[in-house]
Amino acid sequence: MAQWFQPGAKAQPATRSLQQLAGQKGLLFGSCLALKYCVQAPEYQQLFLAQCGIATPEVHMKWSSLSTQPGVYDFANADRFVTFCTTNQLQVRGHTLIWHEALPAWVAPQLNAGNGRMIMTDHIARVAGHFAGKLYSWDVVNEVLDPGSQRPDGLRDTPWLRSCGADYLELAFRAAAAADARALLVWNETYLEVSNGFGQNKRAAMLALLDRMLARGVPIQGIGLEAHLRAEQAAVLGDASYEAFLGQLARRGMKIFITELDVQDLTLPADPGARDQAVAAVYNRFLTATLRQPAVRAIVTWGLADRFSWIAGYRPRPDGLPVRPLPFDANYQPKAAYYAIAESLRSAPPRG
Ligand code: 9MR
Repeated sequence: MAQWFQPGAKAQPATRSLQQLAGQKGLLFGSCLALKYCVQAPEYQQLFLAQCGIATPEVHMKWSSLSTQPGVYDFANADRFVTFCTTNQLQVRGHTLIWHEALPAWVAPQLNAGNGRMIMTDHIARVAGHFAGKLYSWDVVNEVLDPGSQRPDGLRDTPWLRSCGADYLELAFRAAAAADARALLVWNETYLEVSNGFGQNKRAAMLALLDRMLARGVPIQGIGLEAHLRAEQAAVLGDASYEAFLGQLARRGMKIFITELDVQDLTLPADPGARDQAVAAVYNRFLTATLRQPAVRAIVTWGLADRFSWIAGYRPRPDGLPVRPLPFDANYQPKAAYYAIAESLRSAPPRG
């Protein structure tokens, strides 16, 4: 296995910014961020600004972060996030308008066939309208596919589907385009990157829904692949069928974004050195395949340093050791994964 990092090397001064490497290829590199991390750790803020050219608010633009009462919105934190980004030359990925999670408590119980479409379009008009002209892109719909729903169209069974009907994606994209003519409008989705039966079903469902929307002139410009990868699935990541799927998206005119990249390490050996090498190998294999596709425009990780990763709560290691899913460690030092990402950016073909 390639060695991505010499343990013990103090690489900080020599560390090239991932955004710098990405920029040389016409790409953006970034991560999600929550303002509280910058308050807790100024070193993290410094690292973030040194490495990133684009940022996704981890929570601040979700419906439950903006509003708890019907029609009452407080944009203070989201505005602070946007100001922080624009003053530091960071682009912003708006995340996310329509999702079945992170909803204020009143939304799901109240939605019905009579009011669903109005509640959805009001929210989009209000939020996308508030940030109009300031965002690089919007994740208009989030995580809408679930082959487990057993529906022929593959749509997830959510309060939005039940109240608005199967064309709610179209409704959401049209409302977003009406509110913000500038942001790229993106469908963000899980598990498309995994070349097993579940992932293949999701890919087929997406392409069919996408074709139907494009034929109807729905304003959709991009697809987000979350890419919360699992080290134990290395064999079904970054293979030829994945590259073929990216090609199918590109041929439909989609820009492609990797939106929430990290590598879960809970099944890997305890030894941090061995673990870091295995995680790095997954990053490199996945990104090398991904970046061969010129329609890919940005790589965004879900956190930069292991100190601030959702994986610690979501998929902790059974042995209780801290998880190591991100390019920098808990003390903000680059790990093997950082070098693996850097190498994949260096070897990526430039965008046109
Ligand atoms: O990492 C995010 C966590 O801090 C929030 O509590 C949670 C609910 O808002 O969302 C997490 O981010 C999710 C993202 O918005 C959508 N894809 C899955 C991410 C991990 O759950």
